[in-house]
Amino acid sequence: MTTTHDTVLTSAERLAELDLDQLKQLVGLVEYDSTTDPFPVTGWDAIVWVVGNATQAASYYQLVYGMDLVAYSGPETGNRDHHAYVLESGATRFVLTGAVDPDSPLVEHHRAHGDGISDIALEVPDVDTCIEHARAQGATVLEEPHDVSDEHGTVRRAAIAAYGDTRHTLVDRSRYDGPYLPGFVERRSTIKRDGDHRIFEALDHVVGNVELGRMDEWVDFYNRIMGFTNMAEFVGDDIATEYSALMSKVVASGNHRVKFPLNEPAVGKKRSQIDEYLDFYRGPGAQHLALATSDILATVDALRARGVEFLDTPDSYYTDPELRARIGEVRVPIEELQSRGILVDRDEDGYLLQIFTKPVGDRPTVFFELIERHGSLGFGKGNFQALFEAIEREQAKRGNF
Ligand code: TYF
Ligand code: FE
Repeated sequence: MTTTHDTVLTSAERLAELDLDQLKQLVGLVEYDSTTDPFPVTGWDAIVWVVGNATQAASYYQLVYGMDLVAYSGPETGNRDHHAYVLESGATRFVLTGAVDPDSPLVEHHRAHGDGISDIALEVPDVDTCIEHARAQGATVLEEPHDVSDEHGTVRRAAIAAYGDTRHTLVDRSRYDGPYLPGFVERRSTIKRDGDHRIFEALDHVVGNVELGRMDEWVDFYNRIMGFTNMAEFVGDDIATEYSALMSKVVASGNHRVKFPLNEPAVGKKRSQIDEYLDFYRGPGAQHLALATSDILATVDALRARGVEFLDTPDSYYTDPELRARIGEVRVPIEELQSRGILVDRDEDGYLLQIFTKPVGDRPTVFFELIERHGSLGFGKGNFQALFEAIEREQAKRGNF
């Protein structure tokens, strides 16, 4: 049985003029019965970053990742604490925040974590219902439900604590039609674009790294507090000990709009990539954002031309007869993937193409994945060995053995 919430688009998806069929293709939605969901989630609202220089990062994400500036808050709008630039690409919204006031709490966040994600905000139809459920299940409520209003209407919001210093703000936008939130003014890109290729159209998943032995606690958090269910994909000791020492499980919102793989380090031959993250991020946090595109070849070409560096994939990956047999036919000749370093994985539902950037900031912490799905609802498990070997080559260059 399907009911209202699962067929509702988020406000950002509506603005991007994406329909449910396109979203299903891009990120893999499922139908579910939202009437029995204790914590209904419509989808992603925004990814809020704290960065060392939001003014420059806003240019970077416009010029390199082709995002559009849509809203702004800062000293000129009465916010003396920080700058906040709101950027969109398809249904994905980034909010880049950076301190203006030397005493801003953002300074301390940045000192501890470097450039990182402070808030994975979700759009929900009923903030109060979610908070009531979360509180009863023992969540830490960081912001009680409250209205914020301006001439564009009213937004109701609240926030709960997640792993590390990460939070989930819950946002009900049903009575609001402004550019982002009350307090923000509309602000448009002045950049002229050459051609219309969209680098990415939607957010597929956000991965969290948590401390050794705590992955199951966080799976339980998302199950119990946020009503998320476990997806089939998990990485156990087999991959953990043989390659890069991580364990991973995936939780998803009822409609699968929001997917959270959760990694913990495991004890292997080498220092885990997750340990390296936890050291440099000073604790748990968001590790990678997977950005969904319908043309990963054009996206990778455009990003490389703009200086983005990807993890490299050895030619042996593409010539491996076992892999060639397993992946079968994909939409382009394998040479097209090989020349770009794009990985392929196939499961019973279809296949996916994916590639990973090097860390986006100064610390070896946060990075992006680009993903093009063709039916597969997985995360590229078949690529973990090749991927983790590539990550280890980068770790070795940084002096981590
Ligand atoms: O989201 C995932 O699970 C995949 C695989 O450090 C992955 O993208 C897992 C850990 C990691 C990089 C990629
Ligand atoms: Fe991923």
